[in-house]
Amino acid sequence: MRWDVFCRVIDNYGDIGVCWRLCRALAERDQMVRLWVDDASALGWMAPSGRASVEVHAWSAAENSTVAAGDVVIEAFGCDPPAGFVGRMAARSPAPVWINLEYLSAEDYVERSHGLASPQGCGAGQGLTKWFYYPGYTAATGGLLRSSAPREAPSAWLAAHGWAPRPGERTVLVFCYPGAPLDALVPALGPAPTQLLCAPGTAAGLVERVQASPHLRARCLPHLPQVTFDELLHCTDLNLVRGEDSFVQAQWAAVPFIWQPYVQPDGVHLAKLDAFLDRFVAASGLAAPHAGALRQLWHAWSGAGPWPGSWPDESAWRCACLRWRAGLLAQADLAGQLIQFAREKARILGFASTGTEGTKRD
Ligand code: TRH
Repeated sequence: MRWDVFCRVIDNYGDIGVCWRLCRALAERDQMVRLWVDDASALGWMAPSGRASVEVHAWSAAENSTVAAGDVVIEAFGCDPPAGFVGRMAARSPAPVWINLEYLSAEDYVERSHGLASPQGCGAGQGLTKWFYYPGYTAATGGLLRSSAPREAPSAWLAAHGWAPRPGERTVLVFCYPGAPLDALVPALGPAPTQLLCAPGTAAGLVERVQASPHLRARCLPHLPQVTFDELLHCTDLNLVRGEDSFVQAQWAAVPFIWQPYVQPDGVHLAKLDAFLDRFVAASGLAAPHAGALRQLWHAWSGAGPWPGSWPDESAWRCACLRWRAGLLAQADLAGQLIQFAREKARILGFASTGTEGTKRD
């Protein structure tokens, strides 16, 4: 099928990061993809070589009346494709499958909302149906986008990229938002020899903070291609990740991780944090004292509680991450499920436009 993926970059890298990962995953499954994005600048470092079968276009070019809509239109995070394009979607027969890819959450509403239809009663898309597609952690949701692990052993991979730890040193990746309590993190890590790999932005503030620490050193990373960033997550001993996409990829890496959710008004992000922790603790079988320590640390890293007196037990934490990933692997990944979802909806639309049972568009 031919897919049109629309992406508006609101802030940070998550909007384009999720869309680019989705485009790659669709292309890997022999789909043809056009990505329409209002600010493609981050793709310069995130996807320096591009990807066969993925065309990147300026958002404004979708207004051009010669551009026909493909079979499936993905609107990432309710970004509203241009009205001219939506008008051409409505004029197409059969109509494309129109899907709004929503934000990830572990909250219960996701299962209730996944797959709901929103018939368009007015505007350029009048007569079309938009379907809500929610990523998630259970069979009643749309699944998660997956990355793959590097082929080399972590130590060889780190050495090949110039980030080999010294003997006895652990490697910690830090990718965080402004306001993360870096001052508290330094002494918490400090007793163990550690190299901190700091993603661009706030985490770079660790470099001067570790100067007085005998066991810590910090190195600033450049913006890495997404594939390299994913591989790095598999090769560390601890990942501090944020937002949505790096958080998901840290779960696939199954290395202990701390998540800092994107801050939203009224503390909504803390409800997301707790919903995830509840699922993680239940599914990974983490014993109560370890779970309590982990919860306290994650809250503290998001500024929602005091810094804990003790660090979670790392071997129990690592086992929990492995068990959590094993549970996720039992679920089909998001791209595969999305293709299936689009095929089912296309069949319905094909019937509606031809009135012929058995009509199949894919
Ligand atoms: O950048 P983010 O904070 O994105 C956020 C969240 O998605 C949030 O939910 C959303 O509302 C907001 O954007 C608009 O964090 P996230 O989601 O982890 O996205 C980062 C992307 O950048 C991810 O695809 C990984 C990629 N990345 C690289 O490819 N190379 C790098 O060097 C780094 C640091 C990130």
